[in-house]
Amino acid sequence: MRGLLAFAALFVAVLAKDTFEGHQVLRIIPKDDVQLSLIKELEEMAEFELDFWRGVTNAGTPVDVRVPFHGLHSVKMYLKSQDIEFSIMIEDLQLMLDEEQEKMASAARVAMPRTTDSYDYANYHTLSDIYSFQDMLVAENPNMVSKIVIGQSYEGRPLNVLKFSTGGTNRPAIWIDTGIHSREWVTQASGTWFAKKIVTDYGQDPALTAILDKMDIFLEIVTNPDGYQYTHTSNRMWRKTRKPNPYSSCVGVDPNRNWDAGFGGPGASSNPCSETYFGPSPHSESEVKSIVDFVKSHNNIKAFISIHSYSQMLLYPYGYTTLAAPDKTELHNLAKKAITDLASLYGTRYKYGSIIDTIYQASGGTIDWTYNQGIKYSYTFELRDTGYYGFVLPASQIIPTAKETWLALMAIMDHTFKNPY
Ligand code: BHK
Ligand code: ZN
Repeated sequence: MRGLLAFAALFVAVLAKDTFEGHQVLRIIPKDDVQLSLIKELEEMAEFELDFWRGVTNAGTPVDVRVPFHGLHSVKMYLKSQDIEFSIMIEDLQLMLDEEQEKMASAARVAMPRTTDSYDYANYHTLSDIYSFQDMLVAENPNMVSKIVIGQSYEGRPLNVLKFSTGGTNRPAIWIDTGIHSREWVTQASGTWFAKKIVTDYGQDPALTAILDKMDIFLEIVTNPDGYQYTHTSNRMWRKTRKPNPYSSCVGVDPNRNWDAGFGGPGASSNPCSETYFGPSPHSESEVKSIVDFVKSHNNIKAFISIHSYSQMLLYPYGYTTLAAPDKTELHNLAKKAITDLASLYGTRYKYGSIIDTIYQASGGTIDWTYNQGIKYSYTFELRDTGYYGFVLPASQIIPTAKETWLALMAIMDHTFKNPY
């Protein structure tokens, strides 16, 4: 009996998935600064366990927040009593997750293919599927693709980077990462599609061929593998790393607040339980430090593109300061070209601008650090959608998202290639 109870406890602790039954995602529209600070007060009320999918910014800009069932009534009463406008964006999050799970499970009943040609790009995949994909792509394209392990995650998983190169040594390079926030599943799925796109387009698409004849591309598809694994096994909404925090029961650091650029400043939290916790020190997270070390030792990266979802934005530095980046005009014009190309495919509309002007103040972010290291073409994407599905974007949108994003990536890579510095 004791053994059984212990097993049951273990099952709950280790094997059970968090459920989001009855959780709603609310879209709140603060009409002025008073309402804005009332919403910020909500953020401080830990007992509601709110998860801000889109943070509090300025009046008129929507705030998306996941509200667990137990606090739903109180939160809605609070908003109504303060006359704050809101709508229900997602009625029952678990119903959406059940559909996502069912689609993945039925796709997984078909055996994992042995070639990247038959890989199911139109579905979400487990971490081990993506690791296998990377090895298959390398095996199929030994002259162009290699796998570099830049470090290991807190839980000991390899941090794999695919290197696309047609020769040379330490050529000027383009870096692309996806999945630094683990729950942003369309990004890892798009990253996988980009990898295949690069090998199929080389020798076919003149623009990509010209780039790859002179430059290398580095692609880290699963930038936060511990988090990604956790989104599959335990909590689909996990964003941060998985390193325990001393003296706290809350786990993980926000890897997009952990960089040494305005570290610990406004738009990041010192609370280990916050989704934007900046961590004990700059680059404390191995997933971040491994990139830092790689970028410094490579020393010839010319464009650095870090891919998130959702919101449909293309952003450039800075996020920690209102000071304009010295290259702001060029970055702005290139962003406009990139999102125009992106929209040419399906009409998907993106906003663009500096992080602080376009989303919100955020310190310790990836591309502020890379820009300050001298990587001029530092950009962050926020892929689809604008909040209808948010992080639970249906798998049917993976390929369209990847295809349109590729046009924007090509615009940035082409400009980088044609404007050496
Ligand atoms: C992007 C770049 C730099 C700083 C912040 C952001 C917005 C991003 C974040 O870290 O808060 C939003 C997000 O994860 C959803 O992808
Ligand atoms: Zn993100």
